[in-house]
Amino acid sequence: MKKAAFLLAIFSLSVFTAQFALAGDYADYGDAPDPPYCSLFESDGARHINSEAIYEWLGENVDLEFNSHQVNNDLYDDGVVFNTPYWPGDTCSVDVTISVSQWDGGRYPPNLYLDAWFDWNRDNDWDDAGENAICGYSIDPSTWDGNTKTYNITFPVPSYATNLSFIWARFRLHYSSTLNQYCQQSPYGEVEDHRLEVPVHDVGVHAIVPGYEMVGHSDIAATVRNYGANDETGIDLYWMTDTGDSGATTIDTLLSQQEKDVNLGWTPDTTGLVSLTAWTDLAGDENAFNDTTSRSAVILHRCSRLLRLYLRCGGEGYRRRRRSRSYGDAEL
Ligand SMILES: [Ca+2]
Ligand SMILES: [Ca+2]
Ligand SMILES: [Ca+2]
Ligand SMILES: [Ca+2]
Repeated sequence: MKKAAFLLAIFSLSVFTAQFALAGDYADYGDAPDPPYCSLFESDGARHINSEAIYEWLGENVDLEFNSHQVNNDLYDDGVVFNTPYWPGDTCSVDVTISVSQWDGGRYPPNLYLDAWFDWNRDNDWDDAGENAICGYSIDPSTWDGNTKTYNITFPVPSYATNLSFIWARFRLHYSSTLNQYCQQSPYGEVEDHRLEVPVHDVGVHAIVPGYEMVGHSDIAATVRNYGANDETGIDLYWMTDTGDSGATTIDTLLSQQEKDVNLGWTPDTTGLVSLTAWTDLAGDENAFNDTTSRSAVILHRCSRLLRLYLRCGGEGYRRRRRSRSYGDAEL
């Protein structure tokens, strides 16, 4: 090598080194705030090395960078749909879409794995009991019928997940059944960090009883639950229907974690299907639609026989069925 070419090579190498000494691995990084969460290269943040090729990812896309795009600025956090609201103590779910470049090309198995962590107690880590909500969920793309598939995955929300407004969750698609790490690098796959809202109030409507196909008349109740660590007093329960009925009941006291069925005192006076919403008015504005604690249910009432359901309880279908009965009652 001539001297000039040699010097140029040394110069190029030093420029290359200077450029990349400042950067991390070329990978897909998480974008939860760092600190407190490990997202940046210098924090050994979660990153998925895809320098060879991108074989699998979450959602429709993944992109690569030299460090975390702080905060919440990764381009393709597009693989997770949260089926909210999430309630403390409930079983909840996400829909996770996984894509691969070639499902039947012989790359699988080995299987892919999905892990997800939620900071349920919002103490800036994913270490607490129940926070690795999805743990080593196994996926074999060779059983698919195409390059993408959506999985509905359920998990419990811990009863301690109360009084929160939003939390950070991290999803990782990877190859190791023992990864179990929300930090560190992993080959292939993708990491997605999501900020999601969870109930902010202590007390809320947990269910409407019985919820469906109400045969009786005045025993419809709402289950109200105190999710919080403190006893509460002076709670008001409100409800209304899409047929114009409404009402309110005062609930004296709910101890921490206590649940009560509160009779609505409603006697339906028409037949048919009614949509009913009940909520606790924690915002003080008596508006069901901006209160995160509302729950709704469709109730079928004043129907004497459950099996006949909607057709026997009103509407055009009911009238047609009644006419058919006069011609021989073939279907009844
Ligand atoms: Ca993605
Ligand atoms: Ca990325
Ligand atoms: Ca935590
Ligand atoms: Ca990503």
